[in-house]
Amino acid sequence: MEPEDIIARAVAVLRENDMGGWTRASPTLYPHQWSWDSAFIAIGLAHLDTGRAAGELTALLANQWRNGKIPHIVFNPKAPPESYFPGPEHWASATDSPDAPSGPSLTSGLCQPPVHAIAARHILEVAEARNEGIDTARVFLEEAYPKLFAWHRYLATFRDPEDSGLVTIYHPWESGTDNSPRWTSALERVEVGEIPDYERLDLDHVPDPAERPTGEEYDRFIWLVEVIKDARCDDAVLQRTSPFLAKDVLASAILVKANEALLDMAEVVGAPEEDRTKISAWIERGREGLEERWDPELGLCLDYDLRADEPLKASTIAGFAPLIAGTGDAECREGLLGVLESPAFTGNPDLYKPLPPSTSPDDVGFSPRSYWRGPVWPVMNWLLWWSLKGLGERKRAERLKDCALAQLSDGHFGEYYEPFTGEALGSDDQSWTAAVALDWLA
Ligand code: 9WN
Repeated sequence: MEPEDIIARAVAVLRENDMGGWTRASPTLYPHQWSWDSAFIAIGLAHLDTGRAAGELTALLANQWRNGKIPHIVFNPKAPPESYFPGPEHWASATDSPDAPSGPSLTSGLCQPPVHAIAARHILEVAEARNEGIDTARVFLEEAYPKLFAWHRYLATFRDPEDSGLVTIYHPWESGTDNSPRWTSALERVEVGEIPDYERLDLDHVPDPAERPTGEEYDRFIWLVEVIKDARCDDAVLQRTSPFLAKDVLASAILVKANEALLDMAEVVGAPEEDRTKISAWIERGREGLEERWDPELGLCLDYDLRADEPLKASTIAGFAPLIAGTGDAECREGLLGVLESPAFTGNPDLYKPLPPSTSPDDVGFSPRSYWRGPVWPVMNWLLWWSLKGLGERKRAERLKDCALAQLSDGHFGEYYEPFTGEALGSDDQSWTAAVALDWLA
């Protein structure tokens, strides 16, 4: 496929998934609005219509919880009941929490990495670059700013009572990298209690069950949902009772960059000085927190299991968190770039393209077809590309982008790709895959 054809296909995928003001993550596997998917989708949509991109985030923010949390899923009331599990009926008892949004919102009680402020700032940048829709974009930023500030404050307080600079998660789904080996040992320590009978609907939408988490992993996921619902999503309770409690370095790195974007937004909307002081402090603390999680042996940054009080040793794409956050000294950066390009990641000679596998082929948890355990994720390629660009690593960024686009020229717009064969896996026509392609080619 030529670049024009990739653009045309990407536009078609986003149209197909447009539910009238918001975008489902994919046609059948994910028929609802997902939090971080929406942010990436807005980044791509901005090149087609900045107003529609702003609308994507506005629709999501309309479902923000009273404590500032942006829910990980906003359910589509029109999706057939048997389309996704766990769906709105499964989460219903959690959303009677006092923190849940008032009104008819149907959301999950979890959250996902905070890409939103990055997307919001991007919308204004695109409007300015095209000299079109600038006023509307500014109005949008004025409306979104207090909500995004409340979101980041929620993460910096309720999700970081230790003031470590790092975000705590209660469920692997909150990391967005669900069954990654990042969480294996923390999940193994979770003792599964009584879970309701449930039917996996995800397996109906993929050709091979090996592409999705195993039954045992799913039982643990569902048990953790039960625990969270029992606590009525109360953060203070969950900090005490959740059997899974981990510091997530990828979400924390994204938060550092999102806080930088929020600081720029604060400038644009003329926010009070105390907001800026607060945001700057969050950035500083986030950077320090990430530096503390550096593992010299793997040469990567590691998540931390608060229950076992130990680092979660796994060689995954999340380990590049300092590159994403733009932290660390030159030596640390060189070290990380060395690991990124070593045979442990993009330098593996058997790879279809030198693109970062979600888990290193050297890790014991690596599995090339299984979800976050090895496949290449276009959206992660985008995140690393964007980070390398931000660090002034232009050549490396270009190389990554070219390979990622060459992969997408198969026209599938897959959710993820087998790293050695390049086969598209998971869902086809995944919205955020189309969105990042558009951003690359815009
Ligand atoms: C659970 C929608 C989401 C992404 C996640 C990805 C997958 C859901 C699932 O799909 O998670 O949230 O059912 O597996 O892991 O990152 O946001 O695309």
